Amino acid sequence: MKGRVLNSIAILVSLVILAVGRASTSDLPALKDVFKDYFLIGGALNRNLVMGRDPNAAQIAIKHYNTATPENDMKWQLIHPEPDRYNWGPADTFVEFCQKHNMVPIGHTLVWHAQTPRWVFQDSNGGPATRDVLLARMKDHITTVVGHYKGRVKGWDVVNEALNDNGTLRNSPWLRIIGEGSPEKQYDFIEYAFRWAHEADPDAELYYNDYNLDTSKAKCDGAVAIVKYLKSKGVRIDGVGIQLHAGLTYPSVETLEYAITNLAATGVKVMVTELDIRTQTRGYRGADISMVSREGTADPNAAAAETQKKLAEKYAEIFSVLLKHSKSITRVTFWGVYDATSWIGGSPLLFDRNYQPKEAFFAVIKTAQQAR
Ligand code: 9MR
Repeated sequence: MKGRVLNSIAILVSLVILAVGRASTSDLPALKDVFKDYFLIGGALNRNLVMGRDPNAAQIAIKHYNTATPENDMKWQLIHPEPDRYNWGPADTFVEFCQKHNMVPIGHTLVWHAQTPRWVFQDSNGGPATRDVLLARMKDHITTVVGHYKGRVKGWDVVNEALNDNGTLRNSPWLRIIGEGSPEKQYDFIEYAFRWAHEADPDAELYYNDYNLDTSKAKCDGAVAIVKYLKSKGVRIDGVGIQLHAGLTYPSVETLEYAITNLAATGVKVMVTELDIRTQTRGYRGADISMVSREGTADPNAAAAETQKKLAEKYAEIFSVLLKHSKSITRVTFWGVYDATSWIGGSPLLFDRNYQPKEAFFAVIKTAQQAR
C-alpha cells in the first residue's frame, strides 16, 4: 500500500515537472516575432527535419523561423548526382515544408567547389573538361535547378565561397578551367552563373555567399570587388551572405561592422546566412569543410556554465551589431536548429541537445528588447 502511494506521488511529481517544462517551452517568445521589425530569422534545415523524422526540431523551426535554407539537399552532388539524373525528392520536400509553415525558402547553392561531383569537371577520359564544356554544364545545371523552383524559391546563393581569406579568388576548378589563368577572365564563371540564374527565374534574388567576410577585411574587400564587377557588367546581384561561422573570440565588432557597412555601401542587401558560434577555442577558424569535422570541433567544456555564459555574451554582442545595422540586413539564418545536429561539435546554437533553449537564446531575445 505504502509502495503504491509512493509510486503515485512519484508519477504525479513527474507529470507536474513535464507540464511545467512543456508550458515554459511553449511560453517562449518566438524569435521571428521578437525580430520582426528588423530582419527575417531562419535556420538551415536538414533532411530528417523536413521529412518528419525529427519532430522536436521541426517544432522549434516552425515556432521560431520565418525563413529557411536546406542544409545540404540542393547542393550539386545531391540534387544532380549524374549528368542526366536530377534528384528532386528531398529538395522538393524542403520547399513544401517551407510553404506549409510560412518560411521564405532560400536556395543553397548553385556553384561551389565542394559537394560537386567529379564528373562535372572532367572529360570522358578523366582529364579536365574544357572551358566550353564546363560552361555548358553550369548553364544546364543552373537553368534546370532554378527553373524547377521558379517562383517558389525567394533567392539563391548563386556562387558560394569563391574567395580566399586574402581576398583573391580561390584556385577552384571553376576558376582554373573557366578563367584559363587569365586575369581578364577570372570573374567569368561568377558572371555567367549570375546571368543564367537570372534568366531562369527573373524574379529570384541572387546572392554571393562566403565565410570569414566578418573576420578578414581583405576577404570582405574581395566580395565587394565581385559585387562591383557584376554591377559594372549590368548583371543582377541582390545580396551578399556573410555566413558568420563565429567563435567565442571572433569576429570582433570592428571587423563585423566593416563587413556590413562596406558590403551595404555597394547597394546590395546584407544577409547573415549561416550563423553559429564555435565554443572550442583552438584550431582552424574558417568554414572550409575539408578542414572542419564535428570531432575536431568538439569541446568537453561545452555544457559548462562558464562556456554557456561566454556563448550567450558573444551571441548578444553579435545581435547588438546586427540590430544596429538592421537597415542593411534583411535576414539572419542560423546554421542548424539545435546542437546535436550541428555540423560542428560543442554547443554552437541557441537550443541544446535536448531541444531546450540555452542562456544564449534569452540573451539574444534581450538584445531586441534593449533595442526598442
Ligand atoms: O552543414 C553542412 C554539412 O552537413 C555538410 O557536410 C557540409 C558539406 O557539404 O556543408 C555544410 O554546410 C556548409 C555550407 O553548405 C556552406 N558553408 C559552410 C557550411 C559548413 O561547412
